[in-house]
Amino acid sequence: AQVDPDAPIRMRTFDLSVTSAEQRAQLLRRPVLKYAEMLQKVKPIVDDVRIRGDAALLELTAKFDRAQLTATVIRPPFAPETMQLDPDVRAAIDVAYANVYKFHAAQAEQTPLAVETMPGVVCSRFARPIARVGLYVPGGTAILPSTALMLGIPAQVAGCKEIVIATPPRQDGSISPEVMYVAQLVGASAILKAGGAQAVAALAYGTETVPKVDKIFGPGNQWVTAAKMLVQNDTDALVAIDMPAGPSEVLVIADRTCNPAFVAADLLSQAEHGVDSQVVLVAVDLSDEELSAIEAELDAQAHALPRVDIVRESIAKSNIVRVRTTEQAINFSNDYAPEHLILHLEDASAAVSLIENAGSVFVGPYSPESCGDYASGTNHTLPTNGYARQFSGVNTLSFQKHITSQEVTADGLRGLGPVVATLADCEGLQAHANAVRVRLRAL
Ligand code: HSO
Ligand code: ZN
Repeated sequence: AQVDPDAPIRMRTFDLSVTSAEQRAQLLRRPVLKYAEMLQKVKPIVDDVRIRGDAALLELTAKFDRAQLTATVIRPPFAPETMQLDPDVRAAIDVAYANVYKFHAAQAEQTPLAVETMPGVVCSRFARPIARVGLYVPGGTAILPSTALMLGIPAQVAGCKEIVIATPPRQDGSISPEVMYVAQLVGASAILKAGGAQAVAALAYGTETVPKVDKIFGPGNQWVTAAKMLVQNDTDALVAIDMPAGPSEVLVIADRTCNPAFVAADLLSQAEHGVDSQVVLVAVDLSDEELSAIEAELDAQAHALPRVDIVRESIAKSNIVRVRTTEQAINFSNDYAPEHLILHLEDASAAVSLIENAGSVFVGPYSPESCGDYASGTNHTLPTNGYARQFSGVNTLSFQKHITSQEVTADGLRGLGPVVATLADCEGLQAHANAVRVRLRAL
């Protein structure tokens, strides 16, 4: 069908006070992801790379990215001519790097935990980096050096030894200078010039030249996501993933104190990511005129965007949910569990304590999501699809695991040993009980 470029760009509107329970549930839903189907499609690609290694990787990169490569991996030192940047962009990346580094360094555990649970019984917990990590930086419709920052910095802060950045090459076989520059900043030990399921497979299993990693991070399209889920379930790969990923989302809560232009701009910044971006506006007790002001802004700003064609599609599938009170708005948001939550409320700070489920919260009129997407310090790799109920966004701890330890003194064992022996007897595990009693007798 022919698209009329001047046709209004509008969201659908629902009034929560007149919607049924089923309609409300429908408004909380995301589009169905066809994982079973995708798993079928990525399996042959993953198997091909697992079995044939570099040869398969080179062929698949020629096929999908139209790049003829002779080698898929580059190692530092990276050639200066591959990192030539506009000085303004370089300076902006440097500020973003500093802020994101500061916030993620503060998350690193300063002193290990040590607790004496009983006299002479000391239990400890300490963090160690995951040795080898793979960071997927998508290519496609936008270059994303910000994603390289968001994944590379916590890896660097955590002390990961092997940091492999995988990203699809351009047709001439090169990587964008912005991503190259970030790779150098975060101390990447290798760049894998590959994308899609083939890149994930190479990271999971390793090839002749690609180092096998222990955990794979990063957003990606359905192919990448399906491949991550597939390799995570292969006990031969022994690889973890950061989280299940779906299309990016924002939920904006706005009351009558909001600036309609700010609200519209925030909705559109999410809508321009892709046609399947999820955008929700929860309008708190707005009059018809107040809501129309936001809709008019949205329409005007959308038509002026270079990515208007993407926005037209994502906005057409997006919802405005009208509610009476801030409490109803927050309840709806908690049930939706958005990746990003923006609060355009009279007392936005006070509302934060009521938020139960969200990837990241943007508080008040001067905190656009864009700040967190790029440079304020928080991470932009966040749980989507309602997974904010049980997942955190990527952070420094995502690149570490914790080891516990205990040291029991002779006196400690005099106190604890009989408890353990009793429980071992109760479970009928005589050898467990003996491991204590043989010591107690020797004391
Ligand atoms: N909003 C995206 C991150 C991003 N935005 C990258 C711009 N560049 C997902 O949180
Ligand atoms: Zn964004």
